[in-house]
Amino acid sequence: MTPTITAFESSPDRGRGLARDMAVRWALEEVGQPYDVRVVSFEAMKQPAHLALQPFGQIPTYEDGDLALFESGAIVLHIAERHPGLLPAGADARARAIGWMFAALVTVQPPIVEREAFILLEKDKGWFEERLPILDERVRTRLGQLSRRLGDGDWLDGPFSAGDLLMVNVLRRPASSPMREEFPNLA
Ligand code: GTB
Repeated sequence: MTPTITAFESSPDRGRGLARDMAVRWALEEVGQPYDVRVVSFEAMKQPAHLALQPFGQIPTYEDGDLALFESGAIVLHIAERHPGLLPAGADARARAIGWMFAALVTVQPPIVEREAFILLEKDKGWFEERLPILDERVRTRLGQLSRRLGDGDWLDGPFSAGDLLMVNVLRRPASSPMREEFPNLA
């Protein structure tokens, strides 16, 4: 059966692939699994039909037969577990790769998203100029730690894995770009 994922009908990034369906698309492309894309409007995302798939009214979702999934990380993990190419064969290396998936989503991504939301929503506030360097520094700290761990390696822990896929997706967010350029191995 061909899985179906959801994506923005009209993406605010005008097709730059910055929304979280990109990680799911990449995982499916990487393993050679054909898929369909159902685009949804912002209005439709908040309607019962979509909320039954994604309780927070967001994209992406993933449907395959009786299985419906939300959360891009969970979807990528599901794809990685069902197809070769995104997780190592050995149990320990596989566990470490999954650890990197979590690191991307819950350790590296939050300060980047916080900076992004701050710039988007609070640019005209009196505290903007004072607070921005604090948020810059939080992103810089995380990227510095990540850069030191990556070192001269191409990928985070041996061969390319779903951990790298999610980390690259997080690093592609424009809110990390000024700091990312300070770390050539990440850039
Ligand atoms: N934790 C969830 C996951 O990983 O699946 C988060 C999903 C999520 O944030 N979805 C966003 C969404 O549906 C799209 S990706 N938002 C609509 C809403 O909440 O009403 C975030 C995103 C949106 C737009 C851009 N952009 O235009 O550059 C980038 C990223």
